[in-house]
Amino acid sequence: LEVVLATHNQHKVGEFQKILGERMPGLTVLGYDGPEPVEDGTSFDENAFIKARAAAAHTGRIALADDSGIVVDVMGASPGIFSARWAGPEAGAQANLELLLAQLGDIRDPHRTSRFHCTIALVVPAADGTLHEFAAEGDWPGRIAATQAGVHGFGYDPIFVPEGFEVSAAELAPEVKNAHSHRARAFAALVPELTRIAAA
Ligand code: ITT
Repeated sequence: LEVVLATHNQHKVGEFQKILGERMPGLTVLGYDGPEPVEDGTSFDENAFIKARAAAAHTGRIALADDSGIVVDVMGASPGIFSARWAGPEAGAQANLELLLAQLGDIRDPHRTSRFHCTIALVVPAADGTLHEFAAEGDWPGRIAATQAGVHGFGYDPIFVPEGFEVSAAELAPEVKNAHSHRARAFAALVPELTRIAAA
């Protein structure tokens, strides 16, 4: 089965390749460099489908898109769908995580609980022009550290300490992150559907 992965984030591509390779060796993931739609949805789910539908329409192929982010409990649903641009559209990952640390200030445990969320949207175009759509979700609970640590991963990994660990996600070996992460959990929820499509 061949699917287009509708992301321009190379870190996501790398993690997907590792996660998929282990869990669904029969799946080939194709890159996508087509037009990027405006992500103006109000939820992870809406934004994931905006990206997957655009890639399916552009390529005519089965498309997957990942919309993900970090949610801090004392901040309600934030940064949430705004995670990639929390400190501004061009600010970048380091500025984003520094702003989040500053916003939490000296709030202490147990009030620094957080989670990563990932929604993967799957869009399958049919010959008659209709679309088959499916969404899979995964969460990775943890807390926000007081300072950043680690060099692996991307985004907020240096300040996220996953439940069950005493180190940040950026201090975990990539295979450990990819065995536990929100992205791995969402993908696990997607495998039965992809398997069904591959067999059809
Ligand atoms: P695409 O839309 O092209 O896929 P993007 O990076 O803009 O790329 P999102 O809108 O889904 O994608 O934003 C995801 C952001 O959430 C990402 O840039 C990080 O800041 C954060 N994030 C998501 N997964 C993460 C992970 O595994 N580790 C650290 N940060 C993560």
